[in-house]
Amino acid sequence: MDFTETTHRRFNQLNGEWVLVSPHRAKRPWLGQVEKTTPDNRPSYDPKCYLCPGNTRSEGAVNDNYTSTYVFTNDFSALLPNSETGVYKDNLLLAEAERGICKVICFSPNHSLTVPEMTVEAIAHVIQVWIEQFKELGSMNFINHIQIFENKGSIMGCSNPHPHGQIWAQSTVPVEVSKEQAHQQAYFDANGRTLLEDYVALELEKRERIVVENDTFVALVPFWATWPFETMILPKRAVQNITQLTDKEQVDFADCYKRLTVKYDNLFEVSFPYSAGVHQAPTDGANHPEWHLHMHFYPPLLRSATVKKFMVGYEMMANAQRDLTAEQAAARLKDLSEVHYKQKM
Ligand code: H2U
Ligand code: ZN
Repeated sequence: MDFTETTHRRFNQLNGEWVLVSPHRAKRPWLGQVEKTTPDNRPSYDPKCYLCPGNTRSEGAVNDNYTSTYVFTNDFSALLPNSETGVYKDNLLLAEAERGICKVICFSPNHSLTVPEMTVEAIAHVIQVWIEQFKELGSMNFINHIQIFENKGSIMGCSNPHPHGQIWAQSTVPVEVSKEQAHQQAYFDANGRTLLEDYVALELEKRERIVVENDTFVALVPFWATWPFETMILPKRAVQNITQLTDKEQVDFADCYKRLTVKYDNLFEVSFPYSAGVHQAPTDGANHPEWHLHMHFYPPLLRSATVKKFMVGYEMMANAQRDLTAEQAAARLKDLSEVHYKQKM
């Protein structure tokens, strides 16, 4: 099959869903929405920012005068630790109470930075904070899953450009993670190795979708990617959760995170928006040898700083679809410089 000519479906081994790939459509004209780009010149400290050191947040709490990273409980937490437990069932109507904890992590005191502009050392420090949070939250009895994520760019609904991420920890394993849990479990039961251990070995052999690589980590466009420039960062060895990463692996993870996001920014010479998050084993007390930690990046941009991919119409009603193939997206990202465009100006 010629992937660049033939309309085809690809199977997502992680979540069991299919994506429709229509490569011949990549040339069609665009008369749709064009969004304005906001010039990206922020001060290193903004007195009005809720996340800058020493500032008062919207609900009155005051941030520490932090110098590297800063973690606080979300003032508008979607999940609460002390809400009631119980099940509501009435015929077809089913509901369950859900408990959890939501935190915000400031990645840097510097308001003007984004991850690709931070040093590998500073990003590795963010990963260390993720590890501490994972240990602390994961040891709580009522917490069975921890979602670490970063929402970047106002186009993604991010409310503040100050570099930050979030953690939502909760009692149940959420939907996207449950799908991946089931497929990784089935693969491990059948093969005795993690699905992603075998997948990463295959990708390293084929070398068609690799974007960035170092000794222990790799960033690639998954064969089954749905978003135009979707990628995944993963360790080469099977690691169930971030607490098991060696010091060297933590730095290699940070190296991939930086190099990938520098390329992202260089693609359209804009601070590249995305939702990114780390998927890892549930903290339910069970061993999870089937799990292989990975970080997804779902960026919405398609062909410029302003033209984004909409998951609407057919995608919403029927099936995810893309025009550009995963290999074409990987080749574009791979060819981009690893020096941030702002540093070349
Ligand atoms: P986003 O980057 O996705 O907008 O998330 C920022 C989070 O910060 C959001 O969940 C929280 C919001 O509830 N927040 C506070 O906890 N306190 C504030 O003063 C402002 C924002
Ligand atoms: Zn700020």
